[in-house]
Amino acid sequence: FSINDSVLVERDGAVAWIVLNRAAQLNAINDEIRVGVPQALRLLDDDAAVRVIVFRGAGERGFCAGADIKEKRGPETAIQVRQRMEKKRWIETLDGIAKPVIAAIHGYCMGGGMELALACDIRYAAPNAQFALPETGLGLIPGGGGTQRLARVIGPGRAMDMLLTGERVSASEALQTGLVTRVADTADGLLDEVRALARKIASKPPAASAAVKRAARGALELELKSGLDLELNLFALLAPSGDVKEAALAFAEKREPNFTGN
Ligand code: CO8
Repeated sequence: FSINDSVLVERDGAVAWIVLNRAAQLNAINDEIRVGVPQALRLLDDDAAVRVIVFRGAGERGFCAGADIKEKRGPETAIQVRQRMEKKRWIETLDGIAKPVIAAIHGYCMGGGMELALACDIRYAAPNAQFALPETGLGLIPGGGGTQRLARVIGPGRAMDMLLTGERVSASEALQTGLVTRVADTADGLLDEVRALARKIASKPPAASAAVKRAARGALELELKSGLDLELNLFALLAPSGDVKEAALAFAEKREPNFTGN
């Protein structure tokens, strides 16, 4: 179904895909995307039948070429820009999503598109993927978390290099630096490979996936002692659950577990 013309949702069992749907503009980010993506995310996070969410870009040429540079806006003061962007903060919606989110990235992944991918939990690239943050070339800086998240993912030195040069990084370089964790064998095979990964994650007890995501994200935000407390609390909350009992029973009975999410 469609959230609006620029954002589609596709359901595939326990996996839900959010599609950036502006192929003719290389899925450049417009207001429909800024509004539609948070709507889709919240909808899917609230739907118990969905266990993993995947982003992809429509068309052959790319995931997303960044903010729509051709979007018309009247002159704005700094305060007006700040207020407009503060209201949306659409990429930050991902920080409040409990379910694992994967970005399936082919072709161009630039600017705001790369910032969207950086806010996802796993980045899976096609061999033809190209990453860049070209904002300084437009006289700007990333405004969707790029200056903060990139350093957390690939380290401050490499992040500063990408931010200052705006140079494009290939899929194999992205794999080396940890910007992505997997590269598909072929561009055509990307979606099948991502689907298999998403299904594997979806087959696990959903409460455990949500808890491990929360704890691991905590590693980037909390001092060690608080992070260890968070981990312990989440562990203790999961331990009495039905899925933990089922996992142990299935192991003893030498069969596949049947997780219910309880
Ligand atoms: N915004 C709007 N339209 C775009 C964008 C974009 N970001 N990227 C591509 N398109 C459109 C093209 O205009 C073209 O449309 P048309 O056919 O109507 O002319 C169509 O998509 C195909 O693109 P190209 O013909 O350019 O394809 P190429 O293969 O020649 O080039 C590139 C592909 C290299 C990706 C090229 O399109 C490009 O450089 N795009 C812009 C990338 C970019 O700089 N993005 C912005 C990043 S910065 C950001 O996201 C935050 C700051 C935004 C500030 C915006 C306000 C000024």
